[in-house]
Amino acid sequence: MDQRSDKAASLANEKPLDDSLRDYLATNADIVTRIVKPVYLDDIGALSAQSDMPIVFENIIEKPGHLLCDMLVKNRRSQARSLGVAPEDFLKTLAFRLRQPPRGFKNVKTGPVKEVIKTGSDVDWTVLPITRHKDKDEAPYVTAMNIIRDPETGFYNSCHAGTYAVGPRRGLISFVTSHSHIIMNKYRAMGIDKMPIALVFGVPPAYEIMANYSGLHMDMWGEMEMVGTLMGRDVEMVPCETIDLTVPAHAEIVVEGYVHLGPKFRVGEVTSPSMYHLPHSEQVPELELTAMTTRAERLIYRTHQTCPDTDHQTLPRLCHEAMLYNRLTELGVKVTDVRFPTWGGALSCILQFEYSRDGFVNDVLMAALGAPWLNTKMVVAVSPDTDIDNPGEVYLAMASRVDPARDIFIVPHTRGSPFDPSARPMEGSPFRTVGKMGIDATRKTRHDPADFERAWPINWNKVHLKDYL
Ligand SMILES: [Mn+2]
Repeated sequence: MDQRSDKAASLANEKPLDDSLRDYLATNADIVTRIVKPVYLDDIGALSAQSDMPIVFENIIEKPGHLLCDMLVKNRRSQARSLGVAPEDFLKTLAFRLRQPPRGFKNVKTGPVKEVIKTGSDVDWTVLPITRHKDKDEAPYVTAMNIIRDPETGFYNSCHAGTYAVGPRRGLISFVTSHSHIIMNKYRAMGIDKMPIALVFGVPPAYEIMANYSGLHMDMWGEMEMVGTLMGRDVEMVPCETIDLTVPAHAEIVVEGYVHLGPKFRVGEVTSPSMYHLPHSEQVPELELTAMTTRAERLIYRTHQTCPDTDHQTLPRLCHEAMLYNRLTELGVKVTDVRFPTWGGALSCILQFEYSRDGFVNDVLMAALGAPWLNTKMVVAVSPDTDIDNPGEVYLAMASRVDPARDIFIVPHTRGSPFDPSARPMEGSPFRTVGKMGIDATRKTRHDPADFERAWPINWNKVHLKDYL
């Protein structure tokens, strides 16, 4: 690893990153698409999913006065803005900062998210522009970041638990992360039947990237305490109105409430990051809303359209990419990128690196195949000359640099993703089993480098067809 660029990455950003989503969108106006024409709520999913870059709808027919924002982190160019670095520096910067100690919070008494405070029967989150994500959604679907607290350690834990908004003060909330389930079980073991929770809408994307962290941390810190570390600035937190939690002071909207830990309710046709309706149904707890605090003017509602290829593939996997970057670097290869491509259905990972001698590639592939998460079923190693933003180039590397008899290995019977329709279901469990595959599509020492010189037309990339239309 380049020690000098690590040092640079560790320094605070020259210009402090914005503390609010609205300032972030203003600062990054050059990559934000603003839609001012009137749009129906049911068309927002289809429209936003056509955008690779951040998009803001300013004129929603059913919800006048409310803005809606999506696609903040779909590619490296937009992801890089979240840390205030160049796209080529994003992953190594995130990887470095995740190895730093938590910066913690700056607790403040109040903030912009307290401009309007509603409690009790005044609470009604159906006034927000909550969208249905697909035709099979039985109710509008909320994808906000949430904050819960471990009742034993006091540390916060965060994730994005998809929630059907089934009434003005009622939701059905689906936690998919193991930490959320461990914490709910701690409340149950203590005889407590409801868990305080805050749902946070409209924060700068670094908050959400960190909220999706998945690794060892619960005995040391909570995800929110690392947001300041990622951003190189203090993050301000304010106390909730009706529950004993603190929340980001500069958020657009905060919903407070309790998850009831008793009875569960059936919800149908979940949208998995593999882009299918998996699982077809699940039993989830009920969310009761006790307060809603917001900005006063032009609220920005943040959604994460869950299908087809959207932030839903990238956001939960950016910290995974950074942790794999660290793990592979530790193995001794020079990593140029790690990517869970949106077109891989969150089941496949591409590792791009240079290595100094034969034998490295299979060790690197095994390291990624043995990752803690269930999204490294098919791992492909490529060299830095393969453009991993282009699925066709990765396919060409697999087709032209792989001798299947010696460059592919398969491990049977490992942990499968509940979202993988090819994996074998397990009786009485949402989990599945499946095999894993490592593919070495790198340049090999046995290859003749001259054989991989690509043929291009004269003046390729210099003359453009659009100039002749
Ligand atoms: Mn966690």
